[in-house]
Amino acid sequence: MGKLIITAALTGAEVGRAQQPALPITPEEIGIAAAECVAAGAAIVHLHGRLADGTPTQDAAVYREIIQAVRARCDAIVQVSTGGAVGMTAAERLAPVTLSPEMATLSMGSVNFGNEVFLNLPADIEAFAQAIAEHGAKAELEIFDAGMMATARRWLAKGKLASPAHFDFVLGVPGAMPGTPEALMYLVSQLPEGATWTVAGIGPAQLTLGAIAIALGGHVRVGFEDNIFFRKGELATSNAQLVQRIAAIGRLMERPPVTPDEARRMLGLRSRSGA
Ligand code: KMH
Ligand code: ZN
Repeated sequence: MGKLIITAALTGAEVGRAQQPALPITPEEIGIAAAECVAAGAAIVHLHGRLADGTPTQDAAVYREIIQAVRARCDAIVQVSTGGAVGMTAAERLAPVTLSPEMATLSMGSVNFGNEVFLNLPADIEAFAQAIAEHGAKAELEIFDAGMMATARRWLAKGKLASPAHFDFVLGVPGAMPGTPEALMYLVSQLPEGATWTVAGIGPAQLTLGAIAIALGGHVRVGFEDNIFFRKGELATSNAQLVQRIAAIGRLMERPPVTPDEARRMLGLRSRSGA
């Protein structure tokens, strides 16, 4: 099945220090967390910007500082978010892509997100896909719901998205597909030829779906963006603690975690030059 690519989603846009005291917020904290995660087995860091008070931001200057802080400490593949936070404009969300990161997320449709709507109009998705390609980054297609997979397949067939695609199945957001094995199996059954995929289970699904993905030949995303607990009632002490556990499961199942450079080759990323 090949080795395991672990992504660490370090910060996200929704979790606060009140819920998870170890949440990395400043560029320095994010850089330190990234290095700890790479040492624990992560190859990719999925990044979100925050202002000093914790407010989510897509400001390119903030992302530049974060990326510099990561690069100063480790060789993680940098994946910026273009999802940002619910309610941000498309132009705002796209800003970090101008830094030419190695990867950027691309949400493939709109979905209820708790009590809000995560809006992704087709024209915006198309513009994001073009911008990501123009900046030499690889898109990670974020799939929250079944219809988004159908859209991705249609757009890949039409050449509106670059192939081979890399997918992230984000399962367990209230309003979207649940964090169940059945939901994951359905999405896996819809994968186009040659695609790679990872799973981001929300809350307790982070562990269960991560283990299932390892068994199925997929890859795994862990971290505070999706889950702040180590087990029921016990907060995780760091992002790296979550990486360490999934890396250990991977090793036990003969799928040891890859280094960032191995992941670059597996995902066909361009050699590092920009952010
Ligand atoms: N914060 C969510 C509304 C992404 O990073 O691409 C969207 C999100 C997806 O986090
Ligand atoms: Zn994100």
